[in-house]
Amino acid sequence: MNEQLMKILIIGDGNVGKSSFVHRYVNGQFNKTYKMTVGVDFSVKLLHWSDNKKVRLQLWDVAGQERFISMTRIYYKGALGCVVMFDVTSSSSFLSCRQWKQDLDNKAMLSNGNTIPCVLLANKCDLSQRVVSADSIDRFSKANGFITWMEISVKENKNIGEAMRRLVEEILSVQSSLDQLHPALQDSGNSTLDSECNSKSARCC
Ligand SMILES: Nc1nc2c(ncn2[C@@H]2O[C@H](COP(=O)(O)OP(=O)(O)OP(=O)(O)O)[C@@H](O)[C@H]2O)c(=O)[nH]1
Ligand SMILES: [Mg+2]
Repeated sequence: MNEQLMKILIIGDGNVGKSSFVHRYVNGQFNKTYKMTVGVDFSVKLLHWSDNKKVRLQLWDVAGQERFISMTRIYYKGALGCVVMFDVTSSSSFLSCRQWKQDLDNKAMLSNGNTIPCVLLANKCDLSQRVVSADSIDRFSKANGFITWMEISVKENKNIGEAMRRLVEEILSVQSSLDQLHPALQDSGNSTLDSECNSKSARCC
């Protein structure tokens, strides 16, 4: 059985639902109360990807309120994929996605110098006060190098697993092309966070 470790970043403005997304994905639960993340929270989820492959996802849930502080490069180091999230009822959170993506592309890259695979997630689509149109999200996603975008609702558990599956598929495909080009760099994405179980959390500032 082959097991691959993947570090994935979850970024976007404060209050858009990043921690809720991770909590839903890892523990299958949703909380209505908002508890601001300070620094970064870590969670781990083990995927039984195929008969002979497991993927251990290391999810780095980065505090959105820190967007104006120069993000420390240590958060980005070794990341193989990223989720950029906004709230469809907040146009400012959508506008900030450009800055989040640029910051990501400046600080995280693959061993061949390319940008890392990134999905754009439009959260809270259960709410009726939507202010960002599907058309503008689609244009923004294509213009800014996202692999795809999806509407999600963490509250209603809509498209959560699908979004992560799409990202992991892309990461595996990119990694397999890199491995063919540079077999010696196969371990370049490995990180040092050690975890033994399916859903562990930790926190650092
Ligand atoms: N209606 C609705 N509310 C949601 C959804 N996802 C998250 N929320 C709520 O949005 C608020 C913020 O969620 P968080 O997950 O804490 O946001 P965050 O992006 O981690 O915020 P920071 O830690 O400050 O970066 C909470 O009150 C959640 O309950 C959703 O899909 N629909
Ligand atoms: Mg949070």
